[in-house]
Formats: sequence, C-alpha cells, structure tokens
Amino acid sequence: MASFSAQIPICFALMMAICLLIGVNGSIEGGQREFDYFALSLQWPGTICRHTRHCCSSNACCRGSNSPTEFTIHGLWPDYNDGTWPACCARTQFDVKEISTLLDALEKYWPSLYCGKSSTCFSGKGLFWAHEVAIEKHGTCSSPVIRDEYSYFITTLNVYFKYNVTKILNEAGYVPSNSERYPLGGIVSAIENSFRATPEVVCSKEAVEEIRLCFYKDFKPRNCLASKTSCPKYVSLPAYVSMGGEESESDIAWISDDEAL
Ligand code: U2P
Repeated sequence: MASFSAQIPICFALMMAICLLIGVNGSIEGGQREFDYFALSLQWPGTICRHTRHCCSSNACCRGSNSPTEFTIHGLWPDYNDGTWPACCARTQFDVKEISTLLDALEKYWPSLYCGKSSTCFSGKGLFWAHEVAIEKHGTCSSPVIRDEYSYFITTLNVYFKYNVTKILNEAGYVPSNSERYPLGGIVSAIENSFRATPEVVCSKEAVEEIRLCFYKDFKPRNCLASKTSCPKYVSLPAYVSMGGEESESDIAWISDDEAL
C-alpha cells in the first residue's frame, strides 16, 4: 500500500489535471472567461444592400427578387456584461458537412450581405464567411451552453424563428419605406411589448442597420446593455431596392467570389 507522503503528489497531479480540463475560474479553452449572456444580432438588408458596390454569387443583396426583405441573422454572440466579448476561443475547423441539413435555411435566413470575405480566426479568409466566422469567432466561445457546430446553428435558427422582429415591427406599423421616418422609441417599445426586454438598435446614419435581442444563458429574454445608441430620434427602415439581380437594370458589376476582397 502506498504511504501517505507518496499519495500527496498523486493527489496534486490529479487536481491539476481536473483544473486544466474544466478551466480555472470558469475560463474556457483559450484562456478567455465564460461569457455572461447571448446577443442575437439581426441585420436589415434594406440598409446594408444600399451600400452594395459590386455583386458576387455569395452576396444575398444580389439575388434580385429573391433577396431578403426581412431581418436576417448576423450572429449569435456570447457577450460580457461589461460591453466586451470573447472571440476565437478554441482552435476548431468549420466543417460544412456537420450542418449540411441546415444549409438551405442558413442561405435564406443567415446569408452574407457582402462580397468581401471576412477573416476567420485561424483559417484565413472564409468562403462561407457568415458560417465560418460565426462558429470560429463566436460559436467556440458559447461553451458550456453550446458545445458543437450543429447545436450552435440550430439553436440560433430556433431563437430567430421564435422572435420574428420583422413581423413585430410590421404589426406595429413600422413597415419598410424609403420616405417615412419612425420614432426610435416607438420601434424599441414595439419590441419590448412583444419580447419583454429592451433590444439594442444600431444605425447607419438615420437608417436602422441592426437590431439585437439579448438572452440569459437559458435563452430567456433579458435587456441588452444600456449603451449609447448610434441612432437619431427618428429613424428609417429602408425598403430593399433590387440590384444586380437578373431583372435589375442597375449597372452594378459582377465579380467572382474569388475576386471579392
Ligand atoms: O460591431 C462590430 C462587430 O463587432 C463584433 N461584435 C460586436 C458586438 C458584440 O456584442 N459582439 C461582437 O462580436 C461583430 O463582429 P463579427 O461577428 O461581425 O465579425 C460586429 O460585426
């Protein structure tokens, strides 16, 4: 039988191994501490597509009559209560095969609205930018609530379907328009009445560009951080103007996805 003094180093080694596995102080792989809450960030194509300068097949702004006219998903972000967020928490390779059954839905509800490819964390520029960036930058930091690629995307889609911000705003009279201005407070209240928590609204000049809904880790709604809004008191919700699609008469040039910067 091992003596008591011989057992001490064994116990210490065991404790160290356990600490390394679960992370000290709640930190996750990569040294970043566990996040505090989720933000579901939604983009408004009517605003973003106005800035399209050239088209490529991966840019949903260029789908003509099939371009999105509702809020689409930008990302599900794990965030900290101090306004910062963790990113690129683990070295994982995006594997499109894991989400093959979700690709149609992702193309429709979580498309890229740009041609330029975004930098992923570890594997250079992403072809399926939205999905590679999402999982590498944000998905890997969603642990321990979300632990794998499929769960990250299906969870995000489910939350997106549960709270239909486009419908909430339309029913409150906030419809896409290239001439109307709406009170920002009215838009926020319409969402609060339905979602029961305060969203964050992001603007590009006077136009609504993003609306973010925030959630506790169990996906119950919570207020987003009361940060300075980038929006004026009266905002617009621009209607999508077709560009680059088959029926479009615009002279926006098409470039291949490889040419996209
Ligand atoms: O807002 C600009 C970009 O910063 C990242 N962001 C912002 C807020 C937040 O809570 N979490 C977060 O990650 C986003 O970067 P992306 O995912 O687009 O690379 C956001 O676009």
